[in-house]
Amino acid sequence: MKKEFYQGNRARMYEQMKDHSLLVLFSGEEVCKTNDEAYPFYTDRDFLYLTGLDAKEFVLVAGKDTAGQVREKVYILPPDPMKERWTGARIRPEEAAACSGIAQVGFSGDFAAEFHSLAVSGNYENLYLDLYRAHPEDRDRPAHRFLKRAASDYPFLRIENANAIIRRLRTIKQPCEIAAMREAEKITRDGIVAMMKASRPGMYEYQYKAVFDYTLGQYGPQGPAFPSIISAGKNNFCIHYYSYKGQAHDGDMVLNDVGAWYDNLMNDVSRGWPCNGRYNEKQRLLYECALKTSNHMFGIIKPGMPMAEVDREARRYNALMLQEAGVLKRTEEIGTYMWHGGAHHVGFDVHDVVETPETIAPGMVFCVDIGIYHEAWGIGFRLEDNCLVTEDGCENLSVITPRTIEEIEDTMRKG
Ligand SMILES: [Mn+2]
Repeated sequence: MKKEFYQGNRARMYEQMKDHSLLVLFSGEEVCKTNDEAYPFYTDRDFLYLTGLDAKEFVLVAGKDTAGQVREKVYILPPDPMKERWTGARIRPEEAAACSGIAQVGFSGDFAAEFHSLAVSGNYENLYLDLYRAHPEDRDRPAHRFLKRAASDYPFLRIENANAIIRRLRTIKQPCEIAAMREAEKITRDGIVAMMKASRPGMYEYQYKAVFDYTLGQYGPQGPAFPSIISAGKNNFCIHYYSYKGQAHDGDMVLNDVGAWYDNLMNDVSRGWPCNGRYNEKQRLLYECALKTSNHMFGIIKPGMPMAEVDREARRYNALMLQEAGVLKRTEEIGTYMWHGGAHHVGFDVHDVVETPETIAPGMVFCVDIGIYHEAWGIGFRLEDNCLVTEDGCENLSVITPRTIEEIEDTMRKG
């Protein structure tokens, strides 16, 4: 992503902030895994979206006096030859400036004193922080700890929610984001196709996963965008399954729910296919219901449609399909076979942190995810594609991954 993308995101962020406001955003910190080992560091996605800087313990500070008058500075970790000998070169000030388009770059040790000067300057009334928590029990992040200090040291600064603005920005994807998502779709397709081709009865879930990881590994060091869900047979009834210990037996379906990323943008694609390469009668019956429902959704999604309608209509239509197929007696009982919706947005996150929109608009990208789980038949799978909303309709970005029975069987036969 070019620096202009991040500059543009910040400009739109500053535009929506009140006059006489400060913004402080943290890239995050490592979290201890055990003893002296940390979990792989993962930069805060809002920080990344606004700066393009993928590194721990960075801080962005911006001061907006009035419209058009914004000063910004990013604080990065200083060079440290001894630490860099162990963990590699740190980003240098000129690199940080070139990547983010932020002209002023300082070192993290100066952040507290310089923030203090801004806070007590008398120019600022509000302090924007990103204090989002997905769950109330989530650990405090640097912004939460900074809030406590700011509240006691600078009680005259009113706290404002930066997250509300950033998630609004993230809701609509820009052309360069969509281009990156298309690249991610190709990588994901290659990973799924490789699993389909390698598939045979007796194969273990971890072997499918190894094929997927190997394929993605050819595109760079980043690997899958999120923990892959790859399961077989009855394990497909666990919606978020991560154990990979099971084995695909002849007649079982394999379910994958996976995604690659490219230039910070992700995708999220699910397919369900028979491990032996041929759908049996019941698998075919259920798969056709999901496919018809998905195709119906891609035929009707367009700007102006209420967002809530996506899951509602998918449920209604899938119930009709299952009823027509003789699987479901009463459409009200669709919950027996359809366990989840799936219209979540994708972007910088796989469950993208966006402002849940009332109405669908061009530039949104969200999943159309049709899952069918028939426990009595031992068949569970989902068909999940990424839907880009266009000016007058929508486009299935994941259509390049085999999705009809014919395409899947054909792909597996050529393996
Ligand atoms: Mn998914």
